[in-house]
Amino acid sequence: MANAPVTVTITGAAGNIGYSLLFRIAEGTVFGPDTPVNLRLLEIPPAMNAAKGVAMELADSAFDTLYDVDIFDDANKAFEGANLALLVGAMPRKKGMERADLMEANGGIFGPQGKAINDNAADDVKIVVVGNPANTNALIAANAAPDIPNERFTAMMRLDHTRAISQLAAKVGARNEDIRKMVVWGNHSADQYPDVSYATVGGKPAASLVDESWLSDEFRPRVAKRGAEIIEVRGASSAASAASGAIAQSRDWVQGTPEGDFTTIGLYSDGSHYGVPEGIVFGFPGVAKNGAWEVVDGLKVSAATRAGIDANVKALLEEREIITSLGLL
Ligand code: NAX
Repeated sequence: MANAPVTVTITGAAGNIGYSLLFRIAEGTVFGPDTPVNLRLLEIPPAMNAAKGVAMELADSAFDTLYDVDIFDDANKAFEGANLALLVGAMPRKKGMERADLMEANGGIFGPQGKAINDNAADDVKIVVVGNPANTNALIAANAAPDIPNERFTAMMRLDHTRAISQLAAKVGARNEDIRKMVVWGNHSADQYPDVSYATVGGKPAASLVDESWLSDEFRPRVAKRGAEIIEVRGASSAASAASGAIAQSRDWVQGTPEGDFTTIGLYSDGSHYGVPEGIVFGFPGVAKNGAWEVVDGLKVSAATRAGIDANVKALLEEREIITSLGLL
């Protein structure tokens, strides 16, 4: 094969999202048809057998682009040489669990994994955090990895972004490909602010095609609560669409975002964009160029967008306070 192999580590590999994600990465969707992939799967001991079964299915698929699959229950080994790390495995919210309990449980996962990435991954490692609460888990992992630039720890906001595109396309009778410049500001939670202010549909401003009442009463709440809607209808949480989001975010990071468009990226804020303070991981409009994300600056922020951004800053600062008080930062 033309290129040297890349190493991809996936945590929670035996879970629902992992099951959709692995096969597409193995098939070359992120790195292209000329780059072989070595997969390193991280699971917890009770799920090792399930992970072995997935590895057997990967072998059975005989993908040209898949060289090796290894399974680990030790994060230091799993992240060895990783060029791309997809942090999917997380502690789900259980009945009676408060938000602080959830954060504490996940801090116990994402802190050590951040350190393991710091100590073992390749110098160019790119990290996509999918496991919830994704933005704050990314912050915890970044904080535990002092040798890796913070902006390499991204949170997956891509599913929110594609949910927003899909809702707008259905409303105006357009195709997904006609829609450009959508953004979902803030947190991957019900606080998020899906925003069509800059979006175009076949070159026309989206805001001229929909009215404000649809945006406030249907579009924004529906996008923000789409995960709950899927659970209600499907009886299980979003898995293949989440895998598609993780693939799209990774692929754009590696191959670049298309010219003339931007996407939503959950990026570590350095305090210089849109009044978002330093030190939280925030959904911004972004482009990927030469293997790095850049926030798209200079968009005109309306009063409504300002309020949406501010509400998300507040929510993420509250999450940061919780993890700080728990000693996780
Ligand atoms: P599953 O419960 O099906 O799978 C999670 C897997 O992670 C399990 O196999 C479990 O054994 C493993 N795991 C748990 N702790 C681990 C650890 N310390 N190291 C390695 N593996 C570990 O969940 P799934 O449906 O795959 O969802 C995974 C995560 O994605 C959840 O936190 C979920 O909330 C989150 N999501 C994030 C989305 C986003 O847009 N950012 C959308 C979809 C999804 O809700």
